[in-house]
Amino acid sequence: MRKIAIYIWMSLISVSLYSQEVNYDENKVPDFQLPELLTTFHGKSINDASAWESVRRPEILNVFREQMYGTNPVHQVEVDFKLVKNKEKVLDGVADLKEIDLIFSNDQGKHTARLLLFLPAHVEGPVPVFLGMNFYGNHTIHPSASISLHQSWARDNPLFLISDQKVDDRSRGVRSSRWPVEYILSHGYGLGVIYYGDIDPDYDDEFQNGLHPLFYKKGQTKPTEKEWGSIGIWAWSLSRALDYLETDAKVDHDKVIVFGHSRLGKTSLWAGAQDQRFAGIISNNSGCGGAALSKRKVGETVKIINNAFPHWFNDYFTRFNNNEEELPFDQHMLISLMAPRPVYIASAKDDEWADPRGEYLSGYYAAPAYKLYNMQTPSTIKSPAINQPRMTESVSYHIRSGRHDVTRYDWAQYIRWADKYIK
Ligand code: GTR
Repeated sequence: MRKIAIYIWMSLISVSLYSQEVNYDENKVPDFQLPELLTTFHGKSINDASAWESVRRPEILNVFREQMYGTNPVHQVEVDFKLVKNKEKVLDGVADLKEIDLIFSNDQGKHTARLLLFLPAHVEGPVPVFLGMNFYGNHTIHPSASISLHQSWARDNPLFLISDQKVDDRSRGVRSSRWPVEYILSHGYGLGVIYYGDIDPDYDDEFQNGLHPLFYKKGQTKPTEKEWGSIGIWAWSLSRALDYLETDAKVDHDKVIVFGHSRLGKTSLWAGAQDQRFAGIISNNSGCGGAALSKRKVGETVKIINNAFPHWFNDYFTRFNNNEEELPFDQHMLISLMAPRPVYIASAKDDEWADPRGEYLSGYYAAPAYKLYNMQTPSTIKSPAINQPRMTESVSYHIRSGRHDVTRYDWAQYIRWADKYIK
């Protein structure tokens, strides 16, 4: 009880600390200018998809790499896949379950992360798959005892009975409300998940644990100013999971949709931007550093996020603390990197910290890239009403009632959208 009280108290303190400098008032949004999507950094206009793909898209991707999420180091690692569990007809017969170890190795050492894959038992396949990361462990997405527990660091959470940074059986299924596994499978989709702490524990230790050290050159002890932080390496590992999915005959690997919530929504966007093999991209409540426009400075800002989570982005990104005007990019450009693939951005009404309006606008302002492919784009700058999803073949969006979370309502829209534009 005491632990829970302290936990709630600490969360309140952090909210009030941030709230001192936080704007939620639309009238106080500064005048800002978004960089033109279809004009290069050297002032050249981009008029067709081929110039977009050969000139503008690469330079946008590069600026996000160098100035925000970080560059992926050149030092190579080998990735091997090992099927460690393969069970048919689990979850009362509706699912086939696989666990696949992704084994990363090179002369610096070895590191393992586990992919959990559920496939619908009633479908012959190959099936489209949603792929995403989770916050506490694969075993938290469903109470099934067939899912292995991880040995990695986990954030203490008395509500989930996680203490001493270790998980045990008691946290099985504690996050099942965010992962309606049977519901997803019943619609003919598979679901793949990785625990993000298996890749890089989510706290600032200057990248001594997790996967980063494998990428260090001789004598290097942490990433350079421009190299990746945690979001960078989480996103990279989603691509490695996709490498595995490409080898699995039961998976329709041209139809893998990358999904993520909050910090892991920032991650799914960054994974989708870099890896065009992802057929669709979902950002659930990703907020600052995800779908929300930084220059609006509503809710969480660049300075707040860099101070609270110095390990998420590269060090270069701190130059824009309290200095969003100088950003040569904004998040509409991240969304534009998804084109011509469908992207779904979702907000929640009470999640003002993530700036729902800014999340809508980044999708809206990404439209010129999709228009180069003659695609239908959102027709109005007005955000849709609460619980009235607006879907198009390019950018789709909803704002749900309720708080920062992933709900059955969100999944119902993602499945409707995927049925329409991906399946
Ligand atoms: C918050 C953070 C957000 C969001 C969220 C989450 O503390 O300020 O950017 O990522 O965490 O991941 O739940």
